[in-house]
Parts: sequence; structure tokens; C-alpha cells
Amino acid sequence: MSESNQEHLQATFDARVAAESRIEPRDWMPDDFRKSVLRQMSQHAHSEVIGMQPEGNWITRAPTLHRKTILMAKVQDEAGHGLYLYSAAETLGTSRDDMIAALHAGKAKYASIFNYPSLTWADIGAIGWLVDGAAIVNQVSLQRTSYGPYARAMVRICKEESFHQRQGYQIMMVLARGSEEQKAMAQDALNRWWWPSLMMFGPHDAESAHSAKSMQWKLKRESNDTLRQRFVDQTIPQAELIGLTVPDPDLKWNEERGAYDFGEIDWEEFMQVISGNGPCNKQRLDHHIAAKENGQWVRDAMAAYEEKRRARREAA
Ligand code: BYC
Repeated sequence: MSESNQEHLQATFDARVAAESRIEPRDWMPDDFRKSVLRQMSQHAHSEVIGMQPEGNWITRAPTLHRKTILMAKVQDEAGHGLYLYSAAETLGTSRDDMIAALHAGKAKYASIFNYPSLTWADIGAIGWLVDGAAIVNQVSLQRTSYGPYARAMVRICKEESFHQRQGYQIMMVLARGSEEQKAMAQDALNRWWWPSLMMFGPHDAESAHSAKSMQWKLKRESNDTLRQRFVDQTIPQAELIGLTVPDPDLKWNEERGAYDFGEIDWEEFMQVISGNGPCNKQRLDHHIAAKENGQWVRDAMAAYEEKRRARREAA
């Protein structure tokens, strides 16, 4: 490609981003933009699918039939989110099999939070309230991301996440108004999920390797720290309303900023978890690998059926 042609393509791309137009799969895009969108969408898709495990763990133990049906629907929604996102990522020419192979090889990441165990029923409340709550804050912003298929996937995902967040908060509300034991269980879940939820937004802006470029491309619309602050500000009043306390001695309303000041995340723990050394990393990956292997016969049967139909069509 001539240099002037390359410059023209780059200028067209830059102008589209500046004008808030979406970049679509067939549009020319710089290689590093393509790689970054793919990296983020793959990370996001894997998060949705691995994220089914901590909650799936409680489907058989949900306290009532009603709770069980809600939880099953919620976990199924997460699978659907993964599928929208894998499909969106495939528009950039990478197959789902390749993305999953990278996950199994430990090369592709997924959200750190799903490497923590879900120990009690209250954890299911805390995951819906805090984890889906944090995910919505991030994803509302991503509805305006510059890559078209990613932005469109986010619109539908956000609608469903909103229901997920409420179902989680409702579980916490019921427990917090219950017996002393139930209230203690809710508080314990908040204690264990609070800091990992704040880690979901990634490193501080100054430490974030991809943020500057991603913000320039409008792939990311708001920074990690801005979104984390928004999550804290919206969640503290919700905790107060149900009489639970966030486990942060440095948490304080800052009148001047009109926002909460809060303590420092344990970044060493974060780094350990995203490097594969969290409490459940191995368990989560082993489970995913086993599920893929155990489901191979279904994929083989579907492929054989499709092949038979094709042969019949050709013979007709
Ligand atoms: N966990 O430069 P940075 C759900 C990595 S599921 C793991 O700031 P970036 C749900 C980052 O990937 C939805 N890794 O990166 C499902 C990068 O490493 P690589 C969850 C993290 O991309 C079931 C490095 O650290 N939401 O809702 O600009 C049940 C440097 O970071 C994390 C998503 O997946 C982390 N927390 O920004 C319930 C959101 N943070 O790739 C609920 C989609 C950072 O260079 N992702 N890293 O090896 C994003 O929005 C962005 O990728 C991030 C990071 C904000 C996470």
C-alpha cells in the first residue's frame, strides 16, 4: 500500500472516531486498534462465561424454588452475554475456538473477580449487587465504544445486567432484614466481595497500560478510576439503606469533591489474581476445560447432522 493511501485510510479512521461514528468490521482500522478491541472483547466474553461458575455453584442449593428459577435464568443470561461477545469478536476474523484455546492456555484473561469462591447463599446476593453493579457501570459507558458490534452487544447486555443487579440487591435486602445469623451472613459476603469488586475496574489510570490509547480511539469512554469512583458513590448509599457496612476504614464523604474518598486496593493481591494465582484460578479453568471436553459429542453430533443435511441437499 502506498504511503499516501495509508495516510488517507488513517485520516478517514481518525475522522470517524472524532465524529462519534462507529467503526464497522469491514472498515479499515489500524492494526493496534484491531488487536486492542479484540483483546478487550475476548477478555469480556471469557469473563461472562467463567463468571457463570461461582453462581452456577449455588443453583442446586438455592433456598427456594423461586430463587432457583431466578438464579438459573440469570446464569443463563451470562452465557448469552458471552455468546454475543464472542460473535462480536469473531467479526474481526478470530474464531471462537482460537479465543477459547488462548483462555485454556492461560494467555487470555478474564475478570479477576471470578477467581474468588462463593461460600454462602449471601454471596449470590453480593455477586448480583456488587459484581453485576460494577459491570453495569463499566458497560453503560461501553455502549458508546467506537467499535460497532461491541457497542451494540453492550446495549442488550446492560438491560439484562440491570435486572441482575436488582435481584442481587433484593437477596441482600431480605438477608439484612432477617435473623441475626442472616444479617451476619450478608455482612460477611459484603466484606469478602467489596475489594475484589473495586478491582474489576482495573489498575489506576496512571498504571493502566492500555487506557491512553483506548481513550484516544474512544474504545474506552471513561477511565478505570472514574468508573470505580462512580461505582463507590452509587453503592455506599445502597449499603447504608440495608444497614450493612463497607469494610473500608478510610471511607469518608468528601464534601468538596461531592464524592467518597476510599482506601487503597491491595494491588499485590490484584496482580497475583490476574497472573493466575488467585484462590480459584485453577479450579475455574479446569472446570471450563472439562466442560468443553465433555460437550465435544454434542458438537460432533451437530456437525454430523449438518453434514448429512448438506449431502441430502446436494443429492436432491
Ligand atoms: N481482571 O491497561 P488496563 C459480568 C488486565 S462479566 C482481569 O487497564 P484495559 C458477570 C487488562 O486486561 C463482565 N484482568 O486494561 C458475569 C490488561 O492485561 P492484558 C466483566 C484485568 O483493557 C457473570 C492489564 O490488566 N466485565 O458482568 O484498558 C456473573 C492492564 O489493565 C482487570 C468486563 O470484562 C481485571 N479486573 O482495561 C456476574 C469488562 N483489570 O489484556 C457478572 C470489559 C485489568 O494486557 N473489560 N486487567 O493482558 C474492560 O472494560 C477493560 O478491559 C478493563 C481493563 C477495564 C477490565
